[in-house]
Amino acid sequence: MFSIIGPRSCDADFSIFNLSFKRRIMVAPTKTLCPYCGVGCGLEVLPPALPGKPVTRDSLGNPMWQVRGDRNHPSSKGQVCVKGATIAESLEKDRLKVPMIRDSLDQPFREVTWDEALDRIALQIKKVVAAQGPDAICMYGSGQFQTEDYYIAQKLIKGCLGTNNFDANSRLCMSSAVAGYIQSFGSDGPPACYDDLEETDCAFLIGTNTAECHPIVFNRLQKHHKKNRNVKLIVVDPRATSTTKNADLHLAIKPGTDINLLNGIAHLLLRWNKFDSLFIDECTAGFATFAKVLKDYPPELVARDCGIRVDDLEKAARYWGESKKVLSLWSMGINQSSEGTAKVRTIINLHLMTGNLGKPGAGPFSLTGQPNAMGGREAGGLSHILPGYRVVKNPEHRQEVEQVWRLPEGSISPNPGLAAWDMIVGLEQRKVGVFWVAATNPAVSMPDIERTKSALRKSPFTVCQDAYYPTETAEFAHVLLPAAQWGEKTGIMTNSERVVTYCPKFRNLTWDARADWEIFAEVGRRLGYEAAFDFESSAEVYDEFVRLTQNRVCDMAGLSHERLRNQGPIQWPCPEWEMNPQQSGKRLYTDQRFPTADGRAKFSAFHAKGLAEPPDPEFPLVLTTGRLYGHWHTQSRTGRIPKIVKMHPEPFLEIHPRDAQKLEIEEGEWVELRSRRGQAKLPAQITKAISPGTVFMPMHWGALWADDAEVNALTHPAVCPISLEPELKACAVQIIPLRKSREQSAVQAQESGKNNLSASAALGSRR
Ligand SMILES: Nc1nc2c(c(=O)[nH]1)N[C@H]1C(S)=C(S)[C@@H](COP(=O)(O)OP(=O)(O)OC[C@H]3O[C@@H](n4cnc5c(=O)[nH]c(N)nc54)[C@H](O)[C@@H]3O)O[C@H]1N2
Ligand SMILES: Nc1nc2c(c(=O)[nH]1)N[C@H]1C(S)=C(S)[C@@H](COP(=O)(O)OP(=O)(O)OC[C@H]3O[C@@H](n4cnc5c(=O)[nH]c(N)nc54)[C@H](O)[C@@H]3O)O[C@H]1N2
Ligand code: SF4
Ligand SMILES: [Mo]
Repeated sequence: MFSIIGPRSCDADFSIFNLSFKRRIMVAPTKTLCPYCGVGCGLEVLPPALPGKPVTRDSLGNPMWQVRGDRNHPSSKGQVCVKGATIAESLEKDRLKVPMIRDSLDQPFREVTWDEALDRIALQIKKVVAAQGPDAICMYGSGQFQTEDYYIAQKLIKGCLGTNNFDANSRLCMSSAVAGYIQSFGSDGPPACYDDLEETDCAFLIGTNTAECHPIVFNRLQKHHKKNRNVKLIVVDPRATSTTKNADLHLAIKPGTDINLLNGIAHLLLRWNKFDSLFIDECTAGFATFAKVLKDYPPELVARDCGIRVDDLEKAARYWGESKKVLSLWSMGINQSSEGTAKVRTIINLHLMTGNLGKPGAGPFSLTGQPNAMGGREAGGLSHILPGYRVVKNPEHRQEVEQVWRLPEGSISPNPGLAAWDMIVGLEQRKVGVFWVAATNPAVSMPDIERTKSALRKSPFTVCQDAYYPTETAEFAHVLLPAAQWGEKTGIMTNSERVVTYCPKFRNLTWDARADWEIFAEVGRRLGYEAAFDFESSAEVYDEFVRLTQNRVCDMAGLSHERLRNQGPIQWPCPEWEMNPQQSGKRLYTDQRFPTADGRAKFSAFHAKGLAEPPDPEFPLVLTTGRLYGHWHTQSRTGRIPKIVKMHPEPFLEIHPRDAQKLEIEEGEWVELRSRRGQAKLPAQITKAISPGTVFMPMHWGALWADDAEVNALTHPAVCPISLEPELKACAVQIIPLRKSREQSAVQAQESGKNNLSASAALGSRR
């Protein structure tokens, strides 16, 4: 297991500092939230302790801030993982410090003032709207926005400009979970909370490497599992990971066979009479149709399709049937699929069938990936939704938002805007006149990266608003805007369990970087919408936003910056009158009524369709992709932290010994991986952790960080027809051994001047 840094070891890090705490400290630690994953751990940030000098306001601005877990944060109780613990090391490195412009991608950037950059963007928007209409404007944002950033972007794009072309990287992430919740329950919103990790008697983890990607959630679950021998832990993943290590049952299914498995479990529960008929009768609809589908999933067939043993399948069903409180956790192994929504709904079916919902220790719990992807959902940050868990297609919802925004009726378009991949297609077809990217790095993270890059090359005007430079996407930008990041702006973030945390600015910069919401608001004012963006602070923005959540499932009308600053993190729902939300709001649907027309939750009936691109004789292996414990996505921060680079120095391909033997590949040997769209070269890691027929590659190495190891050079853009989330977890590949030892290649890499820690130089030479 990884070393999780708990309160004790954090204290050790700060022991010298704490010794003289009383005498010398003049600045109290700032409480905030970790800006990496959706676990949302509370952090305390301290100004640097300079040797022999007291800590004063003067030391604010020193790069080496100290970070430790906040013991009072309800979600993490003082724990942090390596990413949170090292975050301060990345704050000053390779920052984008001035706005830059160029007319075409073959020109060098020139530094400009903020005024010039913002005027240029406003002018371009006006021109494009006049010539092509508002639907030629696209903004592509991120779950790493604060809620205020998200909210102002919606007001500008969907309200003032009248196009719903705002989408976020969450489309690649949890949009299948959103769609599944909406269709099954009538609303988005994960019904469970982290306390359920310590209350459950059966944790069902499917398509999630929780130990590496949501470490503190896993830590809480693992402690409970270790302490209580009757508690079961089931993990469904084609790979053995740190998450599967102590599981009571690891089902290493073939990629893409989750629906077979879930329907197979339901088939057995039905056969064994292990379902909650009272719950089904009183609280749900659609069971009969679901039961009919289940006939086609007898255990022998399911076990064969999934590539597992019948007795293991039966064991999983038995655990489900015999447990009183089943908690499912899932993330990208489920969501990133061409049948992602169907998978989510099929998980929810099991909960509805067994009444495992709205009570302690039970529920279908989607783990959000990014620190504020949940806030994005609340603020309407996808192209088909509006603030307050509303949907674009609903005329009443549009009207309610227009009223708060003081816009004439009909200002918000009734048509959902372009989803992430459709924006790329729009660029390809030259239908997009302004592509504005903020807090995401699509030149690495989108599927089919060569196609994505050639679409980006066709863009007449791309704005890239990021905290760091270079990034892979900056190479395709006409305008670069330096964004203030975590600790440099004040705003709000919501974690996976609906806990809302105030994240204040705690450090001053020596350059002029701006909060994302301020940039959007300033462009809005330059477009003539002065009144709409007349905000003096992010607290005012938040006040307007929470009004739009009133009486909705995600009611946060009782929250404000002031209350969150004074009282600490608060879980929603938190209506205006709610004095003690921590007591009342832990779980949703405790009354077993759902926000659907008839108050009932809906069963769905989906047959398994399998992978969008199944293996075939030419491309016989399935490539799956994912994350490593230390790195964060495209490495903009973690690639600049030596400790983490040391932990995961290079990309690799996991391959089963049987496949390696067939291809005559040796450990560490470099291989070329090919799909129908592109190729990558990387060393093989031979391991039984991966099932035969499947290979795994981490997603973290974009063009800046390694030569030819881009995972998305291989992936395809087929999406789930309901959530429009791409199937980033599976594509068909072939492997060609390169007959080149790892050592030889390392020498070569050095000669080509590539160095993990000097990405700047790499991009510089490319321009
Ligand atoms: N260390 C670290 N933590 C992170 C992040 C990070 O970059 N680094 N990113 C954050 C974000 S935004 C996200 S979305 C989350 C993602 O968190 P996770 O979803 O846990 O991470 P992944 O590694 O993408 O994928 C999870 C697992 O899905 C499995 N899988 C692949 N195909 C299938 C399948 O067909 N069925 C099933 N059942 N499983 C399959 C993979 O083998 C993998 O182990 O992590 C968050 N936390
Ligand atoms: N093959 C494959 N592809 C995948 C995935 C996968 O599992 N497999 N996972 C998908 C998922 S789930 C996700 S979430 C995406 C993630 O992919 P991306 O969103 O592209 O990855 P990040 O590296 O997190 O990019 C965030 C950028 O925002 C910048 N940034 C940080 N804070 C701020 C801020 O406050 N303001 C601004 N303006 N910029 C800021 C950072 O410097 C960084 O460049 O990748 C997706 N792509
Ligand atoms: S578990 Fe997630 S939120 Fe917590 S410290 Fe690690 S990266 Fe940050
Ligand atoms: Mo994500």
